[in-house]
Amino acid sequence: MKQKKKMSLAMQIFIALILAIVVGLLMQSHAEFAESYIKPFGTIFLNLVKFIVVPIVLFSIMCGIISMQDIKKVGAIGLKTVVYYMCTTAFAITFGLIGGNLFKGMFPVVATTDLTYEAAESVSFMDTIVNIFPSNFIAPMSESNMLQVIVMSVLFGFAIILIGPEKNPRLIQGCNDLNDMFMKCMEMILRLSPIGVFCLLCPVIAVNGPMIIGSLAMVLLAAYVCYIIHAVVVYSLAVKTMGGMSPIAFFKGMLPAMMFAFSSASSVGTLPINMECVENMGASKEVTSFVLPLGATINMDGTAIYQGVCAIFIASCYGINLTLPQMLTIILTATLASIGTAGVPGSGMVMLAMVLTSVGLPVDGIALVAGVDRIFDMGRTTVNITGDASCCMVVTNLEKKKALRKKSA
Ligand code: DAS
Repeated sequence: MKQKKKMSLAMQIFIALILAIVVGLLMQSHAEFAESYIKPFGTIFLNLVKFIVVPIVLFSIMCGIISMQDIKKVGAIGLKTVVYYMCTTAFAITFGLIGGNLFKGMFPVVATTDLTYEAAESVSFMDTIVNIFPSNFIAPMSESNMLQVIVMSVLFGFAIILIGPEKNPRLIQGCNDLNDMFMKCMEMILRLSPIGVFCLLCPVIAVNGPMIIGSLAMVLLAAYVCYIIHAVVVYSLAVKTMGGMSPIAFFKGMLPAMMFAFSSASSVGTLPINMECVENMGASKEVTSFVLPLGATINMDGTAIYQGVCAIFIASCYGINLTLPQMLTIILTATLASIGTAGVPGSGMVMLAMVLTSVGLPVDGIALVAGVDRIFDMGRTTVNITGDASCCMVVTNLEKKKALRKKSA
């Protein structure tokens, strides 16, 4: 009997999106029904996303750091790679915040009753720095204090590395196994996305009307404009000045991998074709086999841009203007969060919950953008893998130059 082809999750999410818009518009005269009987199921989906954030951040950053312990083995390659990744991600999140603020005037503020929110009292930047460091082992996790959870995961990660290779295999295995378990949990939760998308977006449209669709189109436009400018400007400059190759040749060579990333929304899934593309452009196998897998784990420039743009959008929907200390906190959180964002569909939305929490923004604001997260994800994943590939070309060229200098010396 012909095996009935299972509809892909992406298709299910798109159908849920269209249904949410149609049903939401039809239910405008029964908005209370949508709020009372549909929205709770969306809240359950968001609660599950919030539930999984802490263990995902804790174990994926720990594993991300442990996976960098090979830096000692690959030496200069590892150092160049991590510095390149952290710098481009910090630039990406800054760019996302700038882009979000430039588009903010065009984000029609969604004045709905349930978007009222008590702004947390503002704290000085120094207080923010002090508050990053936990004074309690359990509180950061029970209170979802994400910056403190990140500090815990960084400390645990380096502690495992310092224990030494002979003793830490069991610890590393345990950490990876727990990380795999929580990743599986996240994947199970994200499989509920079609239901979550429908139950989150439908009430928002029923209450706010077609205006919110305009807002979503605008925030998607803002994100894609920032994706494109970041990729074209940053990666062209990088491959031109440090990679010794023409940007046109780079993007031409990257086309197959970029198209696969756009359709799959998965950096990990794109890894094989990304490796093939960069090796066809002359990247060395030694560099590729370290830089790309690490990048698929800890380098998420597109996700950082998405988080910056959405943080500004969600804040503006609640009528909140983010202060400079709050934006600096977002830059710190999103850069570190990129270490913990998994290269699978939807993981950036899970991390957005963490970024919003770090500056006291209501995580429920994710409901405003969850409906179109897949569209965000396709673009941000394409930027993520392109950033990984640009790093490959840069590190390959710098290693070649170093070898030539050694030979001529
Ligand atoms: N889809 C993720 C990736 O594969 C990125 C994200 O969800 O932010 O890179």
